[in-house]
Amino acid sequence: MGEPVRFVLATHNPGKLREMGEILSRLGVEVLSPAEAGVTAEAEETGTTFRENALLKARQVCAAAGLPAIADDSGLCVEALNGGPGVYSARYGGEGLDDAGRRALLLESIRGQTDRRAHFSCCVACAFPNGDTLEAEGRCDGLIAFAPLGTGGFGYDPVFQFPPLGRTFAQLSQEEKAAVSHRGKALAAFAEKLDAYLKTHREPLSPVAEAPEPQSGLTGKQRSRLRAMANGIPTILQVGKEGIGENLIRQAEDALEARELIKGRVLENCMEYNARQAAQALARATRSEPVQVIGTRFVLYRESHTIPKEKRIRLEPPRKAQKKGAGR
Ligand code: ITT
Repeated sequence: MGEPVRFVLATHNPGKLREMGEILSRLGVEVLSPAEAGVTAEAEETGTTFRENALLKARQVCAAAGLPAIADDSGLCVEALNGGPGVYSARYGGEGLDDAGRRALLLESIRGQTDRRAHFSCCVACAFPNGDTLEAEGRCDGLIAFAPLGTGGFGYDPVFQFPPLGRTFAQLSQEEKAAVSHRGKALAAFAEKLDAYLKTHREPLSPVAEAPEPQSGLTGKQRSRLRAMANGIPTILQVGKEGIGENLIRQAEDALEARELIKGRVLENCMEYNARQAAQALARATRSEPVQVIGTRFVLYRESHTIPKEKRIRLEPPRKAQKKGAGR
């Protein structure tokens, strides 16, 4: 069935990374950490739902790594706090607090409350280089304990009491937690969807390392030469959160008027395109040809008839044409 598919885990939370890696590997999914995939930047979570934020993180890491990426957005929703801190769980109490500080703040803010009901929610989203996405959700109901208990897990685990087992999440083993947790449920549902998806899609999963479909009939040799030349040129186009609009197309046109080979990259805040899609969209708009896509970068070529001859790229003509020219 071809090469095993590898996914980048789009999280910088070590607790989540451990749990997701563990659960996904049991489900047969091979994963890389963001560091292993060379992704360092953290996405800004501007969404107002778990789903929005999970998709945002997955898409950004997928675009940055050029590999399918799986993200988790999760949080604790407390009845007595009208569902808060919810999507703001990681930022509850502001920047200065660590996990212990957030737990203390939570206990303090519902001190004296008899309604201790709460649930963890999790949305797992996966983004593929071809733009496809998959999502799954999971929820786990419990109670907020009166004091922290246990040393396992992470985040709010020591204050999340799970009545069916009579312990807090921090008192459960990793397997026990995974079997009942919001994340365990979301990942199990996700694995089913992924399985179905993989049965019908192989193409979008491979890293986007090679050139997209040829459009103007360059030969393999010509394309290799252009790729070799692309190593030394600066990146002059940036596809950001505005995507590909008139300005960017004009910029690409201007650049292609001045030279035949140009390089661009897709920034992390661009939600709409990965590098392959950006290269194809810009190539269509400027009648150029994408000759390379690696990670977030892409290279476009357009033969020019206006640039002085000595500045043009001399591509070896295809062999057949050479023979004819030689008059043999
Ligand atoms: P990434 O965005 O990099 O994945 P994060 O910690 O910022 O990391 P979220 O925005 O999804 O992730 O915030 C989720 C917060 O909710 C997390 O920081 C914990 O405080 C809490 N949380 C989520 N799942 C949890 C769990 O299983 N146990 C304890 N706390 C959890």
